[in-house]
Amino acid sequence: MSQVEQTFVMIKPEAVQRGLIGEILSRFERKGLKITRLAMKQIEPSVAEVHYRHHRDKPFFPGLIEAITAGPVVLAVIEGPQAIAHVRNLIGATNPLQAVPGSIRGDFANELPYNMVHASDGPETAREEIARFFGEE
Ligand code: FUP
Repeated sequence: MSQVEQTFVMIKPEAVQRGLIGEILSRFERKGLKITRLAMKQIEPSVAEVHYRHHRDKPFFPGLIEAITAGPVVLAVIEGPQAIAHVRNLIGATNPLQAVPGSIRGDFANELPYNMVHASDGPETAREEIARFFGEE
């Protein structure tokens, strides 16, 4: 058996607005992963700026912060064997043009920065993001 992992997922404002919360969460569940924490929240710009600090010098940064704070988001902790890699596979490539049909971004997103969902890209970011958005256990 592989190691059970926890990863962090954010369903972005554009997906919430389009009524895709259930559709997106069901894809994690049908993969055999468990939703262990769930919340709906409006993200503060200061928190968004920390979350995306690796892009702070990019020209698209202001538009990215605006998009992620445009309305409520759904925050989730997803758990299961190799959850981090499975969730990254399920969401698809960052750019909707490269995200294959069948993935969440490939099925529902059209162009950046509106790629519908965020998910942690490794164990360290997963720990950091769960703590940032849900607080320490
Ligand atoms: P990902 O981990 O797949 O969300 O990818 P990144 O951390 O590289 O990107 C974070 C967010 O920045 C993306 F969700 C959308 C936005 N972005 C753009 O708007 N333009 C780009 O060229 C790259 C990323």
